[in-house]
Amino acid sequence: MQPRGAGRARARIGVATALDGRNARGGATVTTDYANHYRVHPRLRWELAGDGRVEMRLPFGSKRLRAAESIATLLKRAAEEPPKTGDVLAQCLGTSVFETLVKYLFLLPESQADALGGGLCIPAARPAGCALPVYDLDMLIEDDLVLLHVPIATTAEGKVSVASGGRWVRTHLAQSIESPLGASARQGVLLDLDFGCQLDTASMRLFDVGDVVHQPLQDRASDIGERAAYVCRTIVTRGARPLILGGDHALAYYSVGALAQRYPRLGVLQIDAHPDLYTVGAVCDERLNHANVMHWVRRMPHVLALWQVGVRDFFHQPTERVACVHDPKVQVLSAFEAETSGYQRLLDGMDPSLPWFVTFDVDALALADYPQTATPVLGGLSLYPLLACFERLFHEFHIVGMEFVEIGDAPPEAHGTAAIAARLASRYLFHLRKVTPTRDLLYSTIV
Ligand SMILES: [Mn+2]
Repeated sequence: MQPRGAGRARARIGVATALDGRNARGGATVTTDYANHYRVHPRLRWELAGDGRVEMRLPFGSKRLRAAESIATLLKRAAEEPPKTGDVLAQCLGTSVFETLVKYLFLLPESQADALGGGLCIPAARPAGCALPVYDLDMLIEDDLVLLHVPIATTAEGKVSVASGGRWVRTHLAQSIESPLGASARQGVLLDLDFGCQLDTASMRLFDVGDVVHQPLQDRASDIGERAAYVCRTIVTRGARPLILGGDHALAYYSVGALAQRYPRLGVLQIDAHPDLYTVGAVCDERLNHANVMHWVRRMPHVLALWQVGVRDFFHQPTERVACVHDPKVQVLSAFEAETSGYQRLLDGMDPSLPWFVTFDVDALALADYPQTATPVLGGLSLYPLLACFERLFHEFHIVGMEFVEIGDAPPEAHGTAAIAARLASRYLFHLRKVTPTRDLLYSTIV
């Protein structure tokens, strides 16, 4: 045992500069809670690096940290002892070392150790915008848009899987954003002909943190959800805006939940063919799934309003062992009303003083059918009125993030649900940045 007092103080001073590694800035993690208990990652490995130092790494990811042997000794000892609070660990390791070890998941919060121990994200082979390693989220600034794909599925696959259809939204976005000259092209603008404006690609600030880790044989849906929530919480703490691609709609439980700390008063705008408030009076009601997720969301204390837009389902509702209640938080604009009377009642009814998160189930769309989504419903929202509604949402409301869910895994049609999700996301990107009108100008070869 290390003696109390002077010895420990010396260790703290020593370690302040004992840990290096690229991007190891210390104090960078925003989700460190000193009251939490932490455990050493069970698969943390050490190698001697010379100069009395060791190199530490995890089996996934590329992060390697070098530290004084004294740090490794402390960690090895901690690994054999019961988890300790952040306060205690910070005291013996030093605050900056402790925070860096938490940031790179070398130390895991005890309550999420199973989920986070599997890693967080895998970089996308073809990112939309600029690839951003998940451990570098601390470089984000206000209003950056951050894409994250979350392959979560809470129900056994039916006719169509929607576990990872969100990656097609990324594909559509990447295709629109990439220069036809390839990655070497330096200058360019994004032109939006529908709205007669352009955005300088140098000021775009769209980042892609990749795909949330999914280990098919080990993971429960909640593991994937908790990883997504952890990343999402880190993004919003920086004031950046998450653009989350599902996965099924159970994702909303984790994404909306992750906003609680940053947005203690939040509105949720759900675009969906289904209310996702299914209750049958049986035990299955007690388990979160994509068809009942909005019961969990409406009960979250930080969610003050839930607007459901595009609902149109027609089904048998059992009434035994269930209550029929009114929730003043929940308001509805059906697909029929949106298509025949427009979106004005929604825009008048949404509280402009609240920050709003958009959770968009693509089965709301008129063209959503197999295999573009798993539970299509006759009718639905058509593109241009919806696009016009989103123009007003982006302009008149504080939209703090968006997600698109229930997109079919199969290769999409050119103008399917993923294309529409990408189009709406592109408008979010334009609204977050300074755009200029193109007027009557066009680009022509220099002669
Ligand atoms: Mn839904």
